[in-house]
Amino acid sequence: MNTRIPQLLGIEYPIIQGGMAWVAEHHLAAAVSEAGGLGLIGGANAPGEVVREEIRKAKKLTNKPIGVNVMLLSPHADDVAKVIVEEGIKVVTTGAGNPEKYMEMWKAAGIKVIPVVASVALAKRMERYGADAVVAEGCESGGHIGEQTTMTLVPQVADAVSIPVIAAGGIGDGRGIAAAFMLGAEAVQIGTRFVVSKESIVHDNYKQRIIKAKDIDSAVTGRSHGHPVRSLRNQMTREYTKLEEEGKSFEELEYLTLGTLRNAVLEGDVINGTVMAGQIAGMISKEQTCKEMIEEMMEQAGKLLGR
Ligand code: TUI
Repeated sequence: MNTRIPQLLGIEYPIIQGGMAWVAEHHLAAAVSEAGGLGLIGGANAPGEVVREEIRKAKKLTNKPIGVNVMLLSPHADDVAKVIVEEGIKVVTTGAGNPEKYMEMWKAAGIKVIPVVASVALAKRMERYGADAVVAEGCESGGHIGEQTTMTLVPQVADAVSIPVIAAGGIGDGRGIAAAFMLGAEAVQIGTRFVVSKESIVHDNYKQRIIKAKDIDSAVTGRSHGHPVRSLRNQMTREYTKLEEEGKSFEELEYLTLGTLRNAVLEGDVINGTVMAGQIAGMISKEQTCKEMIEEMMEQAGKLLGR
């Protein structure tokens, strides 16, 4: 499992953590990095200065590399992009858009740039613009998603680009990692399983919803206005779907979800809050440390791949 990714990122195992909004803060990022993966601070909708503080706090907890995810729909994306350079971060992933306008600045600062893509077209474009790798994220993922499944997206992206491909969406154990490698990936990005890690600051109600989830318990809202988001079914997704069917505007629907992810993550409101999680939630059954998760997954994947 000695691919190009661990060397590129200066990490031990080919596992990177998803840049999950509100969830991917300094405790989780530091724990994943300490365990030999790449931990990330999720910029989400946070102002640049908040991200700067998170980076500094993570660096106090680990000397290993940590990355930052820039959520490109954020009104603060320009500021976060600069903070990353100023704080000497060496790996950036991006989500929910096209990071072209930042590539020159990041490359000049020696940062490894890894855009998350949901299509072959964007993967090829990112390679042309100097991306060091891409995360090919299938719609099994939690949060903002594309249309392709991981099974179909990863091999098509791997065929289309020469840079390493990191698979994401639906991966939560060593079988998923081995399968991703069979599809041509050289690493995986994992989100939902790390949400229930011991180091994750997510409210216990949120963790318990993931631990108790069944295979069919997630739903996708927001398709009608072009921003599909996967989360666990609850009062919130039912209300959202009803309003979507009534043809409510993007603005009215956004008003409904404003702050609801925060309420679920920090306050434990899993009824009216947004409980973003991937389809693999149904397989995730216990809280463990990030180290236990990573070692268990690597051992299982290694056996399956005969390495
Ligand atoms: O970004 C994510 N996942 C996220 S972001 C997020 S915060 C949010 N909340 C509500 C609404 C919108 C965002 C929660 N989860 N994953 C990476 C990802 N990127 N998935 C899909 C994409 C993507 C989709 C279309 C990337 C690029 C793209 O097209 C860009 C273009 O210009 O072609």
